[in-house]
Amino acid sequence: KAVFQFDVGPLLEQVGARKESLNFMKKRIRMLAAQWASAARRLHDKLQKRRREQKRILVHVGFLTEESGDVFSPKVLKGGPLGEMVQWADILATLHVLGHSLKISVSLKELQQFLGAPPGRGSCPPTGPLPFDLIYTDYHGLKQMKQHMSLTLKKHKCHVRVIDTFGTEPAYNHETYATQNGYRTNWGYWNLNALQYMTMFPHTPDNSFMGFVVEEVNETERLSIQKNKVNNMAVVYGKDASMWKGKDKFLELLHHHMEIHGTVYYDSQRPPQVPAFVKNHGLLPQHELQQVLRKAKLFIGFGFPYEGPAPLEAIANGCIFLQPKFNPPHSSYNHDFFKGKPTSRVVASQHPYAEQFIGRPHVLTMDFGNWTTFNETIREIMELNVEPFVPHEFTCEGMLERVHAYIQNQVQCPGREPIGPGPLLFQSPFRLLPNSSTLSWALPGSAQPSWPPLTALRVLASAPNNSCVKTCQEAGLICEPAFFQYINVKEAFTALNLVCEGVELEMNHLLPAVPVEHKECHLQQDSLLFSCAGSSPKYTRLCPCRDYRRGQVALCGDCL
Ligand code: U2F
Repeated sequence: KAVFQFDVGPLLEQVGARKESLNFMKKRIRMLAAQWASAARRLHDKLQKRRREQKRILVHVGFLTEESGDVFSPKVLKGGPLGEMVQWADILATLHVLGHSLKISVSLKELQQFLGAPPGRGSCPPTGPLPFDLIYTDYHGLKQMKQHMSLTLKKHKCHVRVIDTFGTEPAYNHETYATQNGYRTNWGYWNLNALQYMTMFPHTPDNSFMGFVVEEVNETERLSIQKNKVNNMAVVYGKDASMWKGKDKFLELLHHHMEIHGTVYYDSQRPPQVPAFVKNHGLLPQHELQQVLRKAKLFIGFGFPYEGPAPLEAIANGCIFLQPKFNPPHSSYNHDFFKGKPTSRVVASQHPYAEQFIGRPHVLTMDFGNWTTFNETIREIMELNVEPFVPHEFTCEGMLERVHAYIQNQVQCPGREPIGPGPLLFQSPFRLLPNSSTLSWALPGSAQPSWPPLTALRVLASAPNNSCVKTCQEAGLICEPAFFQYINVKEAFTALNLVCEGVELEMNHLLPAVPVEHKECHLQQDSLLFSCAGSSPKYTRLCPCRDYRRGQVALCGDCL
């Protein structure tokens, strides 16, 4: 049985201090210790006496291993990416606080030891049963595990969770399909259940949203923020000078209205190339950055980095985040940064989560091409009054709640994994509720249980050229890939008044669907290809949607 841990002390000892990146993570865990403890108390009360199984968990942070090159650790104090470190620190804290039994590895040697390789046998695969219920790793770690335990990895695949910042869509994950249909990248093709990939933001419902935590302010801090806000103080998003390149005109315009601050890394030999009127604090420790954000009114992004934690931290400290719209949107088809990433998702602003899930008055997204509008917007921001805000899913409690639900319910092995092609395809285990207009399906007693519970399922037909992501979104719902297996049946088409003159089985990530020009219903042949993402003018797709909790998109109303 898992017991909540209110003290992060033992975790800090376990993390050790072998690298600058681990130091950063430890400082962060310490900074958030009180919030973790109070969130744990609240979740403990919410779940009451519900039994939670304690899992044996291995966390293998592949990108921090020397064997993968570890390019991140040396840059921690020099303006390199910190978003990933923020996320791993919060994952460790979450798993610890939830009371699971943790082992942490940041080298190949530790990985081998933990997986039970007999000493001195180098990379020979371990022979005994897997000593873990769950393994959290990343793409680098997955590669290392394949080298080390290639024979058994296949067998143990369902235990793996891959922390994957930008996400992996099913079409890229399916090795044969990706290779044959132009979706092959350097990263994808692991043939996992796409829900085993866990992202930084809720990018695509095909993957699980893991997220991270943003510190909340208490009542005293809220009042002090209100009192001390400086209406003409702006902070520029970007700790590396390259992120400011080519933005001099904007900085000048902004400087007419506001005092501009930055936190760009520099050393005495190479000061950063930012205009002289900018007050550059240099790279700050996280709690000091927070103090700067508490005074500032505006946090402004110039397009890079994409989708990082900092805008949420700024909003949590009462800033307004102003960011550029991208027209056309950036994606793996047209932008170097996304090229080769296993996703077709298009990114229409620097921070789509901030734009779509938070929005006004905390977030303003605009075309930076028009200087008159830019000026007007800055003036508007100086007048606006906003409160500090953290979406529930980014609080400690929200993250604990979500990860608890995943650990207890998601992608169980064996037996409860998604069902592949089989008798289910033509023989639905479900009957349609008498009131079929609600498009609800009912679960007869004999069928296996589902998570999310099947009562949350709403089946919708997409308009041609719409993905299931969009179709569900437009109905105020979210696409739930775990439900595809239940709607991959002829009856689901009938329920939507789509007439099937015949039924065909095919491997195509847009299925189940009806081709616009035919009357045959096409069913999915391979459950690994079930995908919320993807659209074509040739298909009307069948989409499994569900409701979600306010501020916690990963969970349906009855999912906790
Ligand atoms: C993102 O990575 P970044 O590290 O560039 O993301 P940011 O949003 O800039 O911030 C990461 C953290 O850096 C901290 C800040 C954030 O939590 O508190 N920080 C700091 O400690 N001191 C400072 O002076 C300034 C910031 C994203 F997260 C990655 O997944 C992407 O790979 C990357 C590229 O798109 O962007």
